[in-house]
Amino acid sequence: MKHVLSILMGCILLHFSMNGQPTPRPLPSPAQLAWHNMEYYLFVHFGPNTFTDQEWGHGDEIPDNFYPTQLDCHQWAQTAKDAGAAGIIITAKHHDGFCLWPSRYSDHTVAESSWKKGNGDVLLELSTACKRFDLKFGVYLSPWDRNHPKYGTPEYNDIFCNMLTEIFQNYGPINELWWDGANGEGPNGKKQIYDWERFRNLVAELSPETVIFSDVGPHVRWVGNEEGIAGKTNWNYLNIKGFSAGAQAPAQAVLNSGEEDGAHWIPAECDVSIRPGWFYHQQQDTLVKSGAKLFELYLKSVGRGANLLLNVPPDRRGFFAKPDSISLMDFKNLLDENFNKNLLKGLIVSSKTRKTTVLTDGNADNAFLYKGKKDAFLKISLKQATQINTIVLQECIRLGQTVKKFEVTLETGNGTTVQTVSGTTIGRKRILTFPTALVSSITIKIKETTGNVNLSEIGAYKISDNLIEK
Ligand code: FUL
Repeated sequence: MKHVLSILMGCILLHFSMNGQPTPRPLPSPAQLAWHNMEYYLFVHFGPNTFTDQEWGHGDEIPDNFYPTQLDCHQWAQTAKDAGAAGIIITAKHHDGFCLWPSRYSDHTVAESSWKKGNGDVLLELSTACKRFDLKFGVYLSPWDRNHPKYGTPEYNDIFCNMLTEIFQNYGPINELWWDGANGEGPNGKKQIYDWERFRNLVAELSPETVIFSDVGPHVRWVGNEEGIAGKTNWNYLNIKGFSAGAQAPAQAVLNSGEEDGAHWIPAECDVSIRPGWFYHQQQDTLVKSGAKLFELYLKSVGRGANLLLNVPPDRRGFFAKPDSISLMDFKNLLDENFNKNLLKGLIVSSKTRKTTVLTDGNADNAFLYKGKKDAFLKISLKQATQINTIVLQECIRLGQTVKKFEVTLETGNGTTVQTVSGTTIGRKRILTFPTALVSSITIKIKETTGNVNLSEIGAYKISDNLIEK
């Protein structure tokens, strides 16, 4: 009897604790918040593959293959800046193992090539150029290494740590570190047992502000595809217990949408190339994505609360090729032209009980606590009937992410509904496009949430009709 009673008590306590004290949800760190605000930045795949026309080098390429005739990292940085990108992440070492810096822990590096008589250092040139142009600098360091003689042995973990130390000590600050999950070794190839925990701890020690990307974070996750597309439902939360990068990663669909009940704040980053390949291939000069296509990817990544990592591979001279630069500038112009004017800027947002301009003040850091049933809806009246086809909603993510379902109604002057658009998650930014409508007022209803809703901004735009998401 005593036993039964104590079980009952336990259940009651558990019940109370579950109802009374919801499990605290994870929040983004200051470094992650700064990362979210970068929105879009460039990826640079450059290395022996650029010269051998390959995507995955085998690791037996002779170092002399790497011979950029006019390497100009300033041109990359200038272009990135002009294109509105917030930084550049470079493949310091791709799967072929070739190091773009003179590493003391490999004999497959720029120092073994005749480029600049073995005195070249791409990481030094790029990190310097990024500083000069006030761009964040990031490093991709492939764990998989098809060249290193120690790969497949515990010593390789030491090598990898030594390389990390070299990079952080010589080329920092490093804003983002990219760990690719790809590992193509077949059954007869060497298998490495990576000491991820040791790698993570080392980076935390060397550079606590760096955000680490991998399939499972710990700070930024892969979005589950290489098309640059985040899920329409996109939670910044993910469960990673029992998972790791590569083959042991969560399913791609899970990475694509995150998890409502995820135990960690691990937002998605959408990596995609401006060309079909990650590395430069001359025959792809005619296949560069247009500015309009990049704008569409922006809507499908940043517009779904993720970040966009856009790869622009330099050519054999060591330049961004002309078609790529043209598309980047077109993209930037489209962003500027179409998002330069929030048609709701400064307007009053009214709920059943309150009025505010916090949601239209252009400051995404100000939170407006939406009080559920008490507010019931948010209404914004425009000064005159205005054509719009885009709504932008933002949650104040420093306080978490809770919106599960929302609805936006577009109305005429006499209150008739012209169109209703709905969505699931909002997160840092949710951009919704729809056929152009003449609108006098807009009503927003938050229909389902997982907790307190803190909104930060509401915007409306009229973008070119041909840019509306298909
Ligand atoms: C993949 C790699 O295998 C590709 O070569 C490329 O680096 C891409 C960004 O990640 O996993």
